[in-house]
Amino acid sequence: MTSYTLSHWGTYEVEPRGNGLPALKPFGRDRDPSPIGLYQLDPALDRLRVRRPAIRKNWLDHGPGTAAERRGSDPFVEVEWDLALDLAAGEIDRVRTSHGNASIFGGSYGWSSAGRFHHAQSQVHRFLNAAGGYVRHVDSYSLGAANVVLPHIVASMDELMAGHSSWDTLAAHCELFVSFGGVPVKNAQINAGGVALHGVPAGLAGMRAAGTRFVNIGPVRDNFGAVSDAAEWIACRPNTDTALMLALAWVLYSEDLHDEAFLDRCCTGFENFVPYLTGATDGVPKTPEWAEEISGVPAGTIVDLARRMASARTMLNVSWSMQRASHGEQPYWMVVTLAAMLGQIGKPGGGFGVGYGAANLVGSAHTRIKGPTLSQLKPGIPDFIPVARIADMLLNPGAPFTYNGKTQTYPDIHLIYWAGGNPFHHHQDLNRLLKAWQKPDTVIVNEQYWTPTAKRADIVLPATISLERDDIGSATLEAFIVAMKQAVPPAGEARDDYAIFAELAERLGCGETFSEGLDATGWLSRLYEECRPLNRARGLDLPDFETFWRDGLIDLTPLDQPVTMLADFVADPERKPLGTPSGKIEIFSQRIAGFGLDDCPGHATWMAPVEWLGAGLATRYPLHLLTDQPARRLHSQLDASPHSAGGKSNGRELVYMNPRDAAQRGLEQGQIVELFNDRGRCLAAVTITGDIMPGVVRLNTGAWFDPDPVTGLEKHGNPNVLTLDMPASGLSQGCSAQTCLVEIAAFAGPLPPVTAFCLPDFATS
Ligand SMILES: Nc1nc2c(c(=O)[nH]1)N[C@H]1C(S)=C(S)[C@@H](COP(=O)(O)OP(=O)(O)OC[C@H]3O[C@@H](n4cnc5c(=O)[nH]c(N)nc54)[C@H](O)[C@@H]3O)O[C@H]1N2
Ligand SMILES: Nc1nc2c(c(=O)[nH]1)N[C@H]1C(S)=C(S)[C@@H](COP(=O)(O)OP(=O)(O)OC[C@H]3O[C@@H](n4cnc5c(=O)[nH]c(N)nc54)[C@H](O)[C@@H]3O)O[C@H]1N2
Ligand SMILES: [Mo]
Repeated sequence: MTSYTLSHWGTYEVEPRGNGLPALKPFGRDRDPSPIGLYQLDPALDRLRVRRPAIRKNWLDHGPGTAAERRGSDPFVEVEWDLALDLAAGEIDRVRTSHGNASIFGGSYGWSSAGRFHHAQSQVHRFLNAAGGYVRHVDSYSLGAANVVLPHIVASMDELMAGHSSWDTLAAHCELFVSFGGVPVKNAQINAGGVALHGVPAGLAGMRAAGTRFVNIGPVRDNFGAVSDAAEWIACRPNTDTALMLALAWVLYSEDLHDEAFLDRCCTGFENFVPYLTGATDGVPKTPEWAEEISGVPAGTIVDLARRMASARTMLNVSWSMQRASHGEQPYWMVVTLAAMLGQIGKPGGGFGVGYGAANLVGSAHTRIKGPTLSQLKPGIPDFIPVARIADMLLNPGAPFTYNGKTQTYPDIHLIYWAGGNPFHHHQDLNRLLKAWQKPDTVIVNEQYWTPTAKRADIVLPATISLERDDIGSATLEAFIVAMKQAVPPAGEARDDYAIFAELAERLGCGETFSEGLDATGWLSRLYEECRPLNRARGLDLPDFETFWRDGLIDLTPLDQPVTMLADFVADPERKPLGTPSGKIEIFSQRIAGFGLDDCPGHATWMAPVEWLGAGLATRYPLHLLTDQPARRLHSQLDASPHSAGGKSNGRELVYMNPRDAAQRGLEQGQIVELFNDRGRCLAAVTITGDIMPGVVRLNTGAWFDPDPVTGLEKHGNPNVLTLDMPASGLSQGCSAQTCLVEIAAFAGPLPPVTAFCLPDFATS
């Protein structure tokens, strides 16, 4: 009988094949399956598995903290599990006893695997809470600025994401779909927690068939999936969308095209915003000519677009990338302001979206169920950092930082425990992180593969992959719950994260608190049974665990329903208020104004980013670098697969560049170039294309970090050696990866080989 597995990139059918590895096939019900996950069992990945527990030799021979600057270049010594667990538990105990639990960083950000029980982040958080507590992280790299600003002005990102107007509603009602940052369909291959059925390509095709007009605003033309050719492209400089939206608002206001009734009934603070829009407060009217200077979009195009928006049923969308930037709160606040002025929020096909295309769930009409979740227990201590401030924290213990209106201080970290993430993929300015990484006495990592982070740890514990364990697959707004059955035996001596933490907890005297006497099988049926009554209360009768496990799938599609975002609120704002202080959409926020932050005032505001193509700033480094999500992998996951390799040139990443910029530098198609700025340098292969505007270049994230240990030159094409490690603002402290200037030149000299996929050196003690 066919069994199934769920992954962030899709559901796959697992077919046994004689004595060999099983075959993975796309799920028959999925109309647009992603090829990414077909490679989960590929030998190219298997070669990189961590097979045995391993300890950095200097740490093992001379103790915590020894030669910390050699993390990443020292050899490892493979040891027995018992010794590795004794050493790890002993070190956790030493640090919590001598420095306190606030010296343990267990933020451990990352996507880990799909599957609700073997979710490495939940496991490590639960374990560290059982052991007395740890410094955690808040928010995400995905949505740092948006997560913090949106609850003050409309609703939380979670609420909005689950309530996006669905594709069927858009096809039926939306006449004009204007997207800042496009609808990057390559990104909708994935969903955090797993994709059951891919819905975005069909959603866009349905809109096209129904006659919706698409407008793609941003630096990249082919950013609308298969409807890119049908989309009108308005090239706009990166990080200038707020100025462009302000000018659209200026046209609506000065031509009296804004909806005053809606602004009165559903919003507060429009009157505080108007003097800024007209220039009464700062002497700068936010006219189309003003915005043309900043964004490069012709004033006439802006006027025309504003009029078209006011005369049609219009959906405005912003990509997540846009808020991953200096002042990233502003385009989100401004799109809500602009949509409010159009007065179509809550009407089918109109209003705003915050991330169509960013992931499969946005625009889904599937039902939201209460899925099984493992409790992370009560935080042992209150300390936290905004996720992207990790290098700041390590480098500046005791220094203050602001977050959401409060001031706190960074803890002094002696031990890092990471499970299910890859900071040497996800963080910005990796050369700065390399310095910060030398600070703690000890770094412990549970990993499946010898990633750049595993190579930079002191203790590496080998973890299983999804296909090596039983789990329950269930993700927000997805069509199926999936019984994920173990398909292959663990590689080498790999163990489940759960088993690893249960052993450590035992040694630390908190075994019962962590495991509650259950094994993995016991937990699966318990978590599943716990969520049944919660769903019954919402009218969904889930079968018992045995039936679910036998059948393999629960089909939730009969519960699909069209959605219109914020329809309930708009129908009756008095009785269905929002969670904002006024209960209404806050075009001006007294609360945010009250925080007194220079870089986040009380209404949407244009503030020049710290790096951009604006006057004077872009002379030394004249190209704006976009570092977007990769089409052929998930972040750094599966980068060693043949599918990911198919998107590289002789093993190096591609940098996309406009013909004008290539010609100015005498560069040819396929040539290896060096991208550089004051923060770092990396190599990549030039791809010349008219699909990107002049002055902007694009290098995907996710190439395994591969610096030359002597020169620091990154050889593989990991853009995070170039990106900026500065907060979006003092409100959110969100990551600003999309704010980055570079220069590019032909690479002279002999080409160094890519060594990202080499195993570390092993030694004996
Ligand atoms: N420049 C730039 N940088 C960015 C971004 C950008 O746009 N530009 N985007 C950012 C965003 S939005 C994100 S979300 C982050 C993503 O950053 P991460 O989530 O850190 O990236 P992944 O590569 O998914 O790392 C997951 C790691 O977990 C491991 N893993 C998977 N399953 C398990 C498991 O069961 N157990 C254990 N122990 N380990 C497991 C994988 O092998 C992998 O190494 O990157 C951010 N970085
Ligand atoms: N295949 C695949 N899909 C993924 C992921 C992956 O790793 N692989 N990662 C997932 C994750 S964790 C996340 S958070 C989402 C992220 O989803 P997003 O943040 O939306 O995706 P990005 O690919 O970073 O950026 C999308 C596009 O935004 C445009 N853009 C960038 N900056 C600007 C700007 O200032 N203005 C305008 N107008 N446009 C701009 C660029 O054209 C870029 O190609 O993707 C998810 N989907
Ligand atoms: Mo993300």
